[in-house]
Amino acid sequence: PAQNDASAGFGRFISHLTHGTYAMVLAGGRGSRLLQLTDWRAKPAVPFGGKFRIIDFTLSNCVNSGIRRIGVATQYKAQSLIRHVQRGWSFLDGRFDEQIDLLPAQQQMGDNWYQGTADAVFQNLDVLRRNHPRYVMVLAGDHIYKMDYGRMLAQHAEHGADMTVACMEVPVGEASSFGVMGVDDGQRVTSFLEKPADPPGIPGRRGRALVSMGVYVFNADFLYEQLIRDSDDPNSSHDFGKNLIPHAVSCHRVFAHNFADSCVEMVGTDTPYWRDVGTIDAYWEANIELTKVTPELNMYDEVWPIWTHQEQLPPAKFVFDDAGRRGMAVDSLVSGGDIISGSTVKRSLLFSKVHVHSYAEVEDSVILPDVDIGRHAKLRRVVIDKHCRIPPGMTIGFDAEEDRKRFHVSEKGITLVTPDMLGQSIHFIR
Ligand code: ADQ
Ligand code: ADP
Repeated sequence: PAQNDASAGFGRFISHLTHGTYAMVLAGGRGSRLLQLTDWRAKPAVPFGGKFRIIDFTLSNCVNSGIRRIGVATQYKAQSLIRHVQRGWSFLDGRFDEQIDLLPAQQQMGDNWYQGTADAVFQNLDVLRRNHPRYVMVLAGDHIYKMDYGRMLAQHAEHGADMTVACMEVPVGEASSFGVMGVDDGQRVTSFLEKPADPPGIPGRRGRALVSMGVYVFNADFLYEQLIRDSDDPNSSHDFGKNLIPHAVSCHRVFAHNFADSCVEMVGTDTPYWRDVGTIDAYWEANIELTKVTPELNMYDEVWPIWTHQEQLPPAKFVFDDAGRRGMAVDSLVSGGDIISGSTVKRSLLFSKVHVHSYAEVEDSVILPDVDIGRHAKLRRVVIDKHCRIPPGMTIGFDAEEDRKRFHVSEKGITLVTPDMLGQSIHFIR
């Protein structure tokens, strides 16, 4: 029987089901809509929330749910992701039969890199089989959300399903970038269309569509059969959304699990917190949201902590400069190793080792780790990538025309700045 350790509301739902599960986290995608922010790292390795990387949310969901055997399938620019997982997650070291396997695409079977997402799992069939799991969860590693996978597993078992797909409601206008599902009264999936141009809505829920979150539970043996069948199909692109799920829906017992039932972070009474942060605008917005008085994502939650790798750094420091100007930050989050000296930071999120020098002004900005902001610099509505050195006096975010000449300015007017755009080689900076 499942054990729920919270007396009220959302607690953890840890059971023998989560212990018998292996989680395969897909972390190979580039996330190309994040533009130059993913020139040198995969989307799951992109820093988020002042001290985390995007993948930490999915990995924390696994550990907090009681799933302690995890594989991370990597492909695109995997070095920083692999280093982060090795440094931050090596506490899953086998002592209690828990482990984290890093699974880079390395032509394990035949001559190919991972093709689609199903191929990334298929090429690691031997790893899965060696673990003898009863259930396998396949998870996208690039979203920000808190979810108790135990509740989804419990529902999967209750339904006697072959496969369960986590889903949520979105406005129909946004549904084209997802797998869109139809379900019957018993939550059985009756149709699945991957990224349809004209998405069907939910009957009786005007303007809403039911979409897949890219979070799946499989009975292990069923998954193996499906992967082998798919790998033999010459017409398949070996993708879960395009090939494997539509086939499974047509012939097998596939159920939908409503994310609202297992979400740890509800925004409103019925709106679960889930962010894709797939574009510069969405990335900026989700980070800046954390500077609000009551952010929608609670990072102070002790029941559902987000685990990560932490560098050993001194506390953030605020100082008067030599002319007596106060160094201050308001409505902002600052991190270890930061120094705010005689400068003003407002409504901003500073990652670690950010040095803001005298007379500088930073507003509505997201500053990644190890950034130096020179004297008299003025930054507004920017995302500054790791290792940037903003020269003294530089102004960014006040004149879009001017900024476009050197930097990237997004649809909503957020300016992205990377070392390459500043003509700075990170090899010299180090
Ligand atoms: P997409 O969002 O388009 O659709 P996709 O590009 O297939 O997702 O990537 C899914 C996950 O797999 C991501 O975490 C990505 O990093 C990773 N990935 C991609 N290619 C990979 C590879 N070759 N090797 C390893 N990992 C790889 C999917 C589903 C939709 C669903 C949305 C929800 O297909 O049905 O609605 O996710 O976001
Ligand atoms: P992250 O911690 O996000 O991975 P790093 O600065 O540690 O960022 O970069 C990881 C690796 O990617 C570096 O060791 C380097 O080889 C490469 N890299 C990152 N940014 C650049 C860049 N602008 N130019 C050249 N190489 C880069």
